[in-house]
Amino acid sequence: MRADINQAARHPAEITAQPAWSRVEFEAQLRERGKSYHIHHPFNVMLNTGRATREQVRGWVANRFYYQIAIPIKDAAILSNCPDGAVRREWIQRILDHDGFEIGGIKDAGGIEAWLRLAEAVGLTRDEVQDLRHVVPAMRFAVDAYINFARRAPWQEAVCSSLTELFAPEIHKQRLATWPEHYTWIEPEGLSYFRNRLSQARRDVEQGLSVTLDYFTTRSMQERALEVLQFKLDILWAMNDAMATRYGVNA
Ligand code: AHQ
Repeated sequence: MRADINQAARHPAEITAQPAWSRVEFEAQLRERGKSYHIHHPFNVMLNTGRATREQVRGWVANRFYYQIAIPIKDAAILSNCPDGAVRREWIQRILDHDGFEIGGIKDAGGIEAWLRLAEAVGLTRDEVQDLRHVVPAMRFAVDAYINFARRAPWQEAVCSSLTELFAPEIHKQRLATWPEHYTWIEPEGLSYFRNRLSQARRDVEQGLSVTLDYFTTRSMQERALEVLQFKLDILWAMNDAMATRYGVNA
């Protein structure tokens, strides 16, 4: 048993005595956890099968904004814990992806700005999203747990927790494929956030998986990696629970 995710569980001898999984098997074990990804949560299924009301879509966009603005804070926490300049040089791209940048004449407004455009596209004002008035307490607690984990955990464990993005391209593709036909009232350009994440998530996962496969090299450490990934999967699931409780899930 462990009191909290920052205390690694002690694994029974029959586990610790086992040889480590190969990289291929370890990756397969990580990917197998996709069965508890939030794409399967009833609230998300309702959203992506066109059964959400305008209030439920707006509630989702306004609440998920709190997760989006947490991502660069979480990634900065990882950077602050990581002594490896080569890793930081790659990882810092995630902050630029979200906060935007203007470097050498190249400008990108960033993902948080794109999320605010999604908010306007679903009929919310920027103010009511940015002042977080719609964010329900359990959403805050789940997202804050992610940031605080990244601040306190070894940076490699925080990297591993980002691997829920192994499953993210599918959920972004699902939204891009279904929202335009189900929610004709949403301005299509508002969906550009999901389009951008398709390539960004794939690039993120390449680095995240490489760090994870390199660092977790004993069977006990690999079991820890699965615990950390499950912790983050549970955060995404709890976020949907919070929204389902507040906005309901239409059958
Ligand atoms: O928009 C998302 C995003 O920028 C990230 C970063 C990454 C991380 O560092 O944990 N995870 C993530 C995710 C984003 N969108 C979620 C969605 O359902 O739209 C999926 C989520 C993830 O799979 O962790």
